Amino acid sequence: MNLGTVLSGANNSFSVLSEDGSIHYCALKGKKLKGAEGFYNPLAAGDLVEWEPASAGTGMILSLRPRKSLFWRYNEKGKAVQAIAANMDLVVCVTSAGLPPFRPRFIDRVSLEPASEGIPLIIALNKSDLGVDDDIAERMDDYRRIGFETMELSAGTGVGVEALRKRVAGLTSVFVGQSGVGKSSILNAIESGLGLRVGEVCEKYERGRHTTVAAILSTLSDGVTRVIDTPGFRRLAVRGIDPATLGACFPEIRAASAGCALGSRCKHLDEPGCAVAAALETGEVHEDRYESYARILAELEDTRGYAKKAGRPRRRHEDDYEDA
Ligand SMILES: Nc1nc2c(ncn2[C@@H]2O[C@H](COP(=O)(O)OP(=O)(O)OP(=O)(O)O)[C@@H](O)[C@H]2O)c(=O)[nH]1
Ligand SMILES: [Mg+2]
Ligand SMILES: [Zn+2]
Repeated sequence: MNLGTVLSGANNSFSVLSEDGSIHYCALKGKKLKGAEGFYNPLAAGDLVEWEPASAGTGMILSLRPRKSLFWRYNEKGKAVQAIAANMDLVVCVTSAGLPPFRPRFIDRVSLEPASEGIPLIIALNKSDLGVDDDIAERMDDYRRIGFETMELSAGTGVGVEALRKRVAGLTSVFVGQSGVGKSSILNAIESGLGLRVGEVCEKYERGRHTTVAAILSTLSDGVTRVIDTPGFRRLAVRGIDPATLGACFPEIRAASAGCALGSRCKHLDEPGCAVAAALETGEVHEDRYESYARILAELEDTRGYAKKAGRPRRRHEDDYEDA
């Protein structure tokens, strides 16, 4: 029996890197993959699988090894959890200083998954060559103040690239973020040989063109560092968090909530003696972060049935949750 790492794949064709360094194109053996039940898609980049060789260069995937960590998205069309990247040590949330515009609400949503998986998150501000305005600088300062690791980068000029290369060395990192922020460009800057496809941003709508279409794991030339490039997405639905524990996923809200008169029953909306409301006044909780919290809370409460009736959340209209 062979062990291998899924590099990329879709439908029923996956490229699998085996322990001897060879790559095989593999299909699933049987209709359902053991270990991947209940997901929209059976395998993510970074998954560890057991496989057996078939004819030259091909193979069959037998089962999925338990995932150490997972970055997933709720697939709104398929109404199920879509696995994007697995077994990573670090999540890099890429944002941009312009084109497309800086989107802190999006960062807030991304930050929830690494927090619940116990994995570090880096907030990387790319395209700093376009100029970092005061509003963006203020928000990045606030992320640092509340304990996030941040980096300022430019894949274009190379600023910050060496620092990022050092930070990801020896680890498996997944790069996520909206389309067009420069995820693939950053990875190409870290190592030119990766040759990942890069696409223009549509100037009129200030949106990326979804150039990367599937997550792909690459190994850097040191032989141990692994990076996973992922397709950009416009919005990230939040599911699978108990609304009562959402506040704990925002470090500064968690800190402030220790003083709420209602204790753990306080939702920090308009309850009497809410210490989060007081912290909003002093700036200890940033009003934009609070706004993210309130919107995500509404979304979780509205789709509460999701956890019980797997894959069938009750929804209002999608645009009610637009966070971009
Ligand atoms: N000015 C500037 N442009 C950049 C920088 N990094 C990337 N770009 C440009 O931004 C555009 C989008 O870059 P991509 O690397 O394709 O973005 P992506 O995040 O991988 O996008 P998707 O694959 O669609 O999710 C390209 O035209 C890049 O040349 C940067 O640091 N500065
Ligand atoms: Mg890309
Ligand atoms: Zn409260």
